[in-house]
Amino acid sequence: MPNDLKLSRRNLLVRGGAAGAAVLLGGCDQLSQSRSVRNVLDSAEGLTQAAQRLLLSRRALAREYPESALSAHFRANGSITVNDPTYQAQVETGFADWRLKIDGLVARPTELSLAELRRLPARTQITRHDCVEGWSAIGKWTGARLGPLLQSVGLKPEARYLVFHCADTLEGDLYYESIDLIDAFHEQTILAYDMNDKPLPVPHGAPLRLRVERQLGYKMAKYVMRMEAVASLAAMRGGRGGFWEDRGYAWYAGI
Ligand SMILES: Nc1nc2c(c(=O)[nH]1)N[C@H]1C(S)=C(S)[C@@H](COP(=O)(O)O)O[C@H]1N2
Ligand SMILES: [Mo]
Repeated sequence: MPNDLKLSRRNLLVRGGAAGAAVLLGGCDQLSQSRSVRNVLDSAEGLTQAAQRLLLSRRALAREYPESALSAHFRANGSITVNDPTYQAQVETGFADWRLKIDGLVARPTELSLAELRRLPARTQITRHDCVEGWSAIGKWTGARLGPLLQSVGLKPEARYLVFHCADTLEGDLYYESIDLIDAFHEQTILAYDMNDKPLPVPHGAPLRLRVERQLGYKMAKYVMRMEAVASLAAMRGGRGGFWEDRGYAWYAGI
């Protein structure tokens, strides 16, 4: 067994949590490419059958659809614009000066322009968006894969969650959301800059929104300005990990 796998396994057992497993599974390209996830999990004696099943199911892909299934109209929901002069000015210039800030528990805090984001490893997917309010729509999303991006900025070992800070305000509070590392390293988790082959329109979260396809719509933060890696969500805002979570919605909104 290679040394780094041993280390990761130790890390996994010590931390005992699913986030450790995500680092193991998502953080080692060679492994995930050369062997099936099941083999890797079978070799981790410290994981119970139940934990293995949970991890395997959380790594499963959301259903993807053909172009013919695209919704003629994709509803925009929640904030459909941002009432902030800085944002309005950025819209005017096509987000030329806009930067995504990446900070918190990362080895190399960084700021990325849209052009830089567009050069990162990308993925395109046609998926169904399900809103908790009872509507769905099928859209095509293209964006930077979060896993490789996180590998390039380097997560510190204490990092367990990613928080997405948005530009818009609802009920007087800035929108925010968070996901764990299993979802962060999921193959379909992207920071989307294109919708239906065009730059993301303002009502859908320009210039950048999260797509985390195994969860409900409210997890898919629009108008993302900053991504912060944290060890815990307890001290942040209402302490429940998101704008709607602080108002009683489930933090894990799996579908
Ligand atoms: N920043 C921000 N992100 C957000 C929201 C919001 O109001 N503000 N609404 C959420 C909800 S409830 C849904 S269903 C989707 C709607 O995405 P859409 O406008 O592209 O349909 O965005 C989610 N992300
Ligand atoms: Mo929603």
